[in-house]
Amino acid sequence: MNELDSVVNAVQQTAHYVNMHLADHARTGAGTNPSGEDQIGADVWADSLFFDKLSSLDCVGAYASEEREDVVDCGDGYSVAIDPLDGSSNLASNNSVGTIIGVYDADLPASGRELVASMMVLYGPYTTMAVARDDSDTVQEFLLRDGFSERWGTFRIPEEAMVVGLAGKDSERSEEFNTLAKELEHDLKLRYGGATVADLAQVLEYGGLFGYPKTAVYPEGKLRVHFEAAPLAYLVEAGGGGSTDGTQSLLDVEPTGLHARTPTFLGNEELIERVETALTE
Ligand code: FDP
Repeated sequence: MNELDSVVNAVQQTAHYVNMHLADHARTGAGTNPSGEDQIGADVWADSLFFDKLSSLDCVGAYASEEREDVVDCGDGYSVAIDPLDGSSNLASNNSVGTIIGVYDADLPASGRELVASMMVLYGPYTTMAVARDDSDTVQEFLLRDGFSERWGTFRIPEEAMVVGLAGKDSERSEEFNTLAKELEHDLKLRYGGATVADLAQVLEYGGLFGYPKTAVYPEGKLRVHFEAAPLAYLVEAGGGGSTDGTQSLLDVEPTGLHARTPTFLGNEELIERVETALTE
């Protein structure tokens, strides 16, 4: 087993456990995260599970989480950045949530160009995990069931786009963005649930665009570079899709701090180009 295998393995094992016990933590409150958002018990619980597992690996030198103010030093090795329970506000209504992990070969802050692997777990009607790695040409998907990880397939984004999921209220988005959103929603089926991993999974399966733009409430966008935008861009680009913050690949965004945010668009190349054209005109 090489070093990346050991990270993948640790995430698989922890995700199994999270999947089985999520309900116990779905409706409990907690504090606020470093970005000032309400945490629920499951956010803090999942963070501590992933921390215990990942920080004990020899190849992990730093652990950073959306739920923690600072990077935790664990020795020498990769910096792991994680959103332990992405979309956790969907738990109370029993909708899908996920986990996102980026493995950076650099100290944080770092851009997505320093990523050597990224993983996305989807806790849906069944639990799957997609893995993109520098040492592999394919994005491998696993089915996590009964304590075992079964190869489930590889993915490439379909050429034809069918779905679109864009966050934010019309009243809080820019005029140029609303014009584009209207055009896209005229041609494509709406798919927006409010959990990035679950919404992105629709795009990866059916082709299309997921986006969280700048809004009046989130002038820099809502999603965080290290924990969400860059790892997901790494995965989507490895699967033949594209990403942008409006002007450049999300992998080129230089985060100004550990919890820096960015407008986030992921999906088919052609739609990514349309976003860039619409937002720079
Ligand atoms: P959540 O706050 O439930 O954790 O970044 C977190 C996130 O969910 C994303 O998973 C999701 O796409 C987005 O926020 C949802 O935000 P809105 O409720 O504003 O749509």
